[in-house]
Amino acid sequence: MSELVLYEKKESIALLTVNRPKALNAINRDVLLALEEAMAELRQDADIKAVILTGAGEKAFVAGADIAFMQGLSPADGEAFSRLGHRVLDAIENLNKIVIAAVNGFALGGGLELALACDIRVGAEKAQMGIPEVALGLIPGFGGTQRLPRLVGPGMAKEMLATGKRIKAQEALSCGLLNHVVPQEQLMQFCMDMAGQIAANSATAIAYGKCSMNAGMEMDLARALAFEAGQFGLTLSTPDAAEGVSAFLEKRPPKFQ
Ligand code: DAK
Repeated sequence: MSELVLYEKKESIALLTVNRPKALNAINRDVLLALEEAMAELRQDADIKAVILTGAGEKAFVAGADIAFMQGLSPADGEAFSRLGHRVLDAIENLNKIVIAAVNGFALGGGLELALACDIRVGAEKAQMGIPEVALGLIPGFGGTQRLPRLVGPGMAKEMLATGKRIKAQEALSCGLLNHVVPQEQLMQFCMDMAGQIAANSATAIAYGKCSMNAGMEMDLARALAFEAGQFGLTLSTPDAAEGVSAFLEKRPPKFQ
C-alpha cells in the first residue's frame, strides 16, 4: 500500500488517511491510484465493516486537486485525470461499506468532491469547505457539479460554485453538507463511535440498503420503489436476515456474519 494513503485497521474499522500534509493533502494522480487500490482491498475484506477517511496533519482534510500537478496537463491528460478521479470517487460512493469522511480542516475543490463521494461527513469545528475552482478558471472536475447540488440543492451549490467562497462548519451543517460538527479533539473518537455502531449491524443489510439508496436516487420514484422491493426480497434470503430475525424472536443479541 502506498505511503500517500495510510491504511490502518482498528478491529472491524478501516482508517484511511490521505498523507501529503506538506501540500495540505492535495490530490494528484498517485493519490487517486492509492485510493483506488485501497477501495479494491476494502471491497474484498469481509472483516472490515466501516471506513473512516481523513487527511494527515492539523490543517486539512484535502485542500483540492494538486494545482501544481494540473498546471502541466494537456487537455487529453486533463481528461484522463478527470476520468480517473470519477472512477475512484465512484468506487468510494459504491463501496459495499459505509465511508465516513472525518473533515479535519480544509476540504476544498477536489477535497470537497472527495468528501461528497463518502456516505457521511463529520466536520471539526474549524473545517472549511468550498469549491473555489472558478478562481482558477476551472470547474470542479471530480463530480462536484453533480454531487453537490444533489446534496445541498441547486441554489446553495450554484452560490458555492460561482462565489468560490469557503463556508465554515456550522454553515455546512445547516445546509446538509456536514451531518455533524464536533470539537477538533473529539473528531476521530466521534467517527470511531459511529463506525462502531455501524459495525454492530448486518454488513450485508447495510450494503444492500446503501445500494438501494444510491441506485434509487438516480431513478423516478416508481422504479426506485420497485428496485427497493427487489433488494428487500434479496436481503430476506441472506444468513444475516435469518440470524437477525431468529435472534429477535429468541430475545438474544444477533451474531451477524
Ligand atoms: N494544490 C497543491 N498544493 C497546495 C494546494 C493545492 N490544491 N493547496 C495548498 N497547497 C500547498 C501550498 O502550495 C503550500 O505549499 P508550499 O508553498 O509550502 O510548498 C502548502 O500546501 C501550504 O499551503 P498554504 O501555505 O497556502 O497554507 P495556508 O494555511 O496559508 O492556506 C489554503 C491554506 C487551503 C487556504 C490555501 O493553501 C489554498 O487556498 N489552497 C488552494 C485551495 C484551492 O484552490 N483548492 C482547489 C484546487 S482546484 C479537474 C479535476 C479536478 C479539479 C478540476 C478539474 N479536471 C481534471 C478537469 C479540481 C480542482 C481543484 O481542486
